[in-house]
Formats: sequence, structure tokens, C-alpha cells
Amino acid sequence: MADRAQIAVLISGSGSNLQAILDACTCKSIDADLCVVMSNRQDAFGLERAKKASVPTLVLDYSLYESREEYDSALIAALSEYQPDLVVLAGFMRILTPIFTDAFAGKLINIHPSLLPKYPGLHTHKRALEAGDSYQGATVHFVTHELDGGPPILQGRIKIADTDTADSLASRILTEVEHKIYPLAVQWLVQKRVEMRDDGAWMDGELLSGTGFQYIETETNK
Ligand code: NHR
Ligand code: GAR
Repeated sequence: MADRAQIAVLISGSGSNLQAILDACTCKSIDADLCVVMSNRQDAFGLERAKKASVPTLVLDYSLYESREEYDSALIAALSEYQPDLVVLAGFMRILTPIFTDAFAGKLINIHPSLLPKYPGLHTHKRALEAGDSYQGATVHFVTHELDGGPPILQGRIKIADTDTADSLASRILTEVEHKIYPLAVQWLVQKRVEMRDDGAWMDGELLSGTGFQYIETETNK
């Protein structure tokens, strides 16, 4: 096994969270290397980011597979070549079957743009605005067979302004929350400070609450 932890990242689009993780590996705030970036779309901009950083890339288009199960089996086979210690979903837009989530149980995480357990699924910012919420944010969680229902690890939030739209919230949460909490949560996993057990996510020997650790920005983690 390689001496630094190996991370596989799965994307579907721009890959700005991938970039935040790549940058954190470069500046050593994550003690790991990316072993592969996989996209389900050939035109995902994140693939360019990976190539620029000399990380191997893979494209697995799901329209070429008969079923979700066949796609997931192909994905497992492709990733196995790289022996990842951690599989990170970063804007990956395909629901995974238990074939995949069981194969990587405890090693598979996602960032979801809402304050889970609120608003699993899609269109989260529109739903928070329509509900008149005061805060919106993002949550890093373990992925299980239950969509956006795996145990939360780390959550960060911003106050919703009167002038916010779904688009302005999406972009503020991406830069002010996601790009900060995702590299931090990845490092916690690499350090084995966080693990998934039957009853939820544990950190430093304590069971985390159902919303995960709450990220508060300080002078040192800005
Ligand atoms: N898979 C499992 N099993 N569990 C999770 O928690 C997952 C997952 C796969 C992806 C990311 C998730 C998010 O953060 C994620 C979490 C896609 C959809 C979706 O409805 C929902 C949630 C997430 C990702 N996808 C449609 C599908 O039919 C396709 C939508 C599209 O292509 O635009 O797969 O929000
Ligand atoms: C992020 O906001 C992420 O939370 C969200 O997509 C964006 C990806 O941006 N994920 C989902 O909505 C998953 N359904 P990025 O490609 O620039 O990292």
C-alpha cells in the first residue's frame, strides 16, 4: 500500500470542491494524494482540473449501461485498480445502489448542499427559501444506501439574506462553506479521527449528533 492515503474523487461537473481538495493536498492540509478522478460526463470541467494536477482521470458514462447495478459494478471494478482508502463524491449527480455503497461502506463521503437532515435530494436552496428558513448551508456525510441519509460528519451554515436567490445561495455556500468544510472533513477521515459505526459517525471517540460537528470559522481555520 502507498504510504500516503489514496483518495478517489467522483464528479459530474465544475469540480470546484475537487479543486479545494486538490489544493489542500498540495499545501499539506490533507495528508493524502488523489489517485483518480472519475466523471460520468466527458465534458465535466473537473476533469481538466485533475489533468492539470497530473491526477489520472476516468470517464464512465451511465447511458452505456443497462441498469444502475451494472453501472455501479463497473465503477467498483474501475476504482479497485487504484485501491482508494477514501471515495469522495464532489457534485456527483448519480444515485448509487447498495452494491456500491456496501463495497465502500465507511470509506465513502458526500457533500450535500443543505443542513441535513433538512432537504435531502435536489433543489435544496429553492426549498430553503420557500420555507422561509433563516440559515442554509452544507453537510459532509457518510454515504449509505439511504439517499443523503448517511450519518453527518461536519456542517457549516450562512445566514440567508432578504436579497438571496437560489443561485446566490448556491454560489455563496459553495465558496464560503463547502470549500472550507470538505477539505477539513477529508483530513479528519485521513487521520482516522472520524469513523462510521452502526449507530452513526464518531469523532475522537464520541458519537456525533444527527447534524454532525458544527463548523465555526475562527482566525486559525479561515
Ligand atoms: N447515493 C447514495 N446511495 N446515497 C447518497 O447519499 C448519495 C448517493 C449518490 C449521490 C449526492 C446527492 C446530493 O448531495 C449523492 C448522495 C444525485 C441525486 C439525484 O436525484 C440526489 C442526491 C445526490 C445526487 N440524481 C438523479 C438520479 O436519478 C439524477 C439527477 C441528474 O442527473 O441531474 O440518479 O445531493
Ligand atoms: C456543490 O454545491 C455540491 O454540494 C452539489 O453540487 C455542487 C458541485 O459543485 N452537490 C449536489 O447537488 C449533489 N446532488 P462543484 O462541482 O463545483 O464541486
